[in-house]
Amino acid sequence: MKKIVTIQDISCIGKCSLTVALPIISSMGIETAVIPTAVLSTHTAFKDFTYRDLSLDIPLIQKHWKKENFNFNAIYTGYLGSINQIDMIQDFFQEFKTTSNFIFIDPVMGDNGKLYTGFNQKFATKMAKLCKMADIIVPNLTEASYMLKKEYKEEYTKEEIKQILVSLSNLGPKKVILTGVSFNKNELGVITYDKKTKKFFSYFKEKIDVKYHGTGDVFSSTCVAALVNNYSLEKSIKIATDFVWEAIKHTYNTKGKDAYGVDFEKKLGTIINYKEGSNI
Ligand code: PXL
Repeated sequence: MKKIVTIQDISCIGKCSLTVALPIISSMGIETAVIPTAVLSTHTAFKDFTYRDLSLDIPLIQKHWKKENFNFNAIYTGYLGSINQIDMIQDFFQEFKTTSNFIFIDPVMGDNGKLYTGFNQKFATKMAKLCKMADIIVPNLTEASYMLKKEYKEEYTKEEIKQILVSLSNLGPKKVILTGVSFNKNELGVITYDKKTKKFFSYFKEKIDVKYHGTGDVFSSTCVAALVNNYSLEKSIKIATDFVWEAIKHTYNTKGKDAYGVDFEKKLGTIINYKEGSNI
């Protein structure tokens, strides 16, 4: 059975990080191993959230897993809580990267031009260094701006976006997936760049005028699972974008703008079809 290890926090309530990665990856027929980086009472958009750092467990789990000879089809990292944790993950990558698996980094740090509570430029610069070890990275435009130390803007030309993708690939990863790209007010989507073939690919959907937390995590979890199930990068982007879009639309129709995450659970039935074997 295929197995992904995902390394990110548990926000006990918030519909992000591990509470979305687990059900999504599992529903696509893949075993989900986890390394929780921290336990928070909620995600950081709530006030007064608790935070328990689990950094010290990471090298212990790693050592035990090495002894047991576990291996993974993909290593997927999301929200990491500190620079120290990034160092630990670098070490984990060195031990568990093989010639047949891939490293997938979602450099979770911010959105809408701002870093989430607790992050700063120093963390972003360190995250950019971690991306050197990745096969695939999945930043949004805010995270890309901080990692490249480029000013975040509300609007970009196609040429500017292409330049950002190329600059991100120069950080080291073979493929870059840039999320939250928009060239007009009616569409929002994703553009990818493959360093080897120098090809760009874009996929856009009708923009729904609302922002929810955790949509990036829903996207990354679906995308990494589709890739592990041998779908192409282009098909995986479509599967993940369509799923996030369906989840946002459903949430907006039932709850309006006031939700702390997306009700992706109601749409899980659509990605269950993308198990290994029925690939296009
Ligand atoms: O969805 C990204 C995310 C993950 N984990 C925590 C967060 C956020 C976004 O705010 O706060 C703890």
